[in-house]
Amino acid sequence: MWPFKLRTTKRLRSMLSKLEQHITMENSVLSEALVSYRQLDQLAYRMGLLSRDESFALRIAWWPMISVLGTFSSGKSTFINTYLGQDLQSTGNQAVDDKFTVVCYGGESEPRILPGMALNGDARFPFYQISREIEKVAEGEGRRIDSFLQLKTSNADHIKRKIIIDSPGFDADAQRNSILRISSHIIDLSDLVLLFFDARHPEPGAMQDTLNHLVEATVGRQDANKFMYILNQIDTAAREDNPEDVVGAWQRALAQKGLTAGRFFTIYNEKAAVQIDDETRKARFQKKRDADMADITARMAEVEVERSYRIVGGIEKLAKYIEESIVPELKGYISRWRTRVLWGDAVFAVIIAIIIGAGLSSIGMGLDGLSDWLVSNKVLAIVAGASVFSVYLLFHFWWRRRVARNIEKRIPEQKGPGDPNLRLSFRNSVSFNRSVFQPDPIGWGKRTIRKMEGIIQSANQQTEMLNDRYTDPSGKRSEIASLDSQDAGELKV
Ligand SMILES: Nc1nc2c(ncn2[C@@H]2O[C@H](COP(=O)(O)OP(=O)(O)OP(=O)(O)O)[C@@H](O)[C@H]2O)c(=O)[nH]1
Ligand SMILES: [Mg+2]
Repeated sequence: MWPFKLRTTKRLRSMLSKLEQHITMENSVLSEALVSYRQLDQLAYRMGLLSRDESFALRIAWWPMISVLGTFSSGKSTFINTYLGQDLQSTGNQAVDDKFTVVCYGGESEPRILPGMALNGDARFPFYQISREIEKVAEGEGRRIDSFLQLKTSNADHIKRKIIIDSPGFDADAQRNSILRISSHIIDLSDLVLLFFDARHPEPGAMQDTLNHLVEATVGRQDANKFMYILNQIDTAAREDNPEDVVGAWQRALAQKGLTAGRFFTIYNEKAAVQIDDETRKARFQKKRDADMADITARMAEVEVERSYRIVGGIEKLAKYIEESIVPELKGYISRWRTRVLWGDAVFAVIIAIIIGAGLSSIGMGLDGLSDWLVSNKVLAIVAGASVFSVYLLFHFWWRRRVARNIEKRIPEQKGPGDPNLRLSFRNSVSFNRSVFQPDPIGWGKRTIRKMEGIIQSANQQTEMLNDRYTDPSGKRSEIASLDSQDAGELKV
């Protein structure tokens, strides 16, 4: 039950209650985080930053999400199958995957496959309403969501309370905007991104698109540490005179795209690997592989924890973003609007004065004559004054609307996907019942700031609760395991 009454659409309420049920089952701290997101929604509704059929809670990924991206035939699907201990995904040397597959837990022994629409319509998944996003970058493609996305269930224990995404091989030329759009969406939402490269083709040419779109474009990100760079199929280099050259070529290619620091791994899949005849070399390769695989799987196990911090941290980030970025930007638009409206008003007042002056002088009446006339014809004077004022008011409201529309056209609806709606907020802030001298956007003021601070404070408490839960100053992390086993919830389809 929400602790406050919301005037939202029935559809939104039903989606949120579904989400709430799952989250409550899974993690009590996160259910408090959900309340904080809903409180931010409330403020955003008042500010016009969200329409009432939207919620910030539906714009974040609640489930720990690992994505596997990279060049084609680099062994992404093979890696996922091995992780699950199940041949869920098809593999092969030709480009196999042409769509993204969201793998999540399902109780049945037989995997179920659901179309992309199932993901698009379910707020529990990170692809909720992705078709809208795709439609924005590629008209008409939003309806074809089934050709880009699918959902598969697996009953592997490893995947309980996690989502893993397998992706088509990265090749920007052949990729339509929609695939690129989904890729960036996935990267934004993932807690961990495994970027796969093929050791059989370590030269930059073969992985140019991957380097450009997935490395160069992402190295500067704030969350850059969620990327793991993996050179897979390194067993194929075992027959080379100098296997290190393969790794060297790959690292140089990454460095050329600005990636000099980061975590680099070289692995291969035991089952798919070619025979390594030289026993010493085989042992060396295995040792390195085992160490790197252990790091990768440890990090994959950690995503649940990272996800909790991401969600709770997102509350303060969003609140600060509204306060420090959205509000000043809106204030800028409002001030521009006010200046233009006041200038228009002033020019119009001068024009009226000139017209009246010209009218009076044409009938030979000076200022003295006018004041005598006003004193002796009070009723007529009031009627004349009221008429002039009405004309002025009519102009004023017509003009402020016109200026508002002009400015509105230049305001981006959203600065980025999932961002608050600036245009709607501006429109409400300059509506006819708002004073032209009001500098703040609608719904913004001391009370809102105080509420925002309250929300941030409770987010900080949630972080402390997470620290209590996940950190262990004595050095033992055993409690995590016991607490996790108490949280029996899992994302079931
Ligand atoms: N030698 C060797 N072959 C591998 C390894 N991992 C996967 N393969 C083989 O590489 C081929 C491609 O593997 P996939 O798992 O289908 O690759 P993918 O990245 O999912 O490919 P797309 O979905 O087409 O982008 C298959 O024939 C696998 O058997 C490995 O570590 N070593
Ligand atoms: Mg594949």
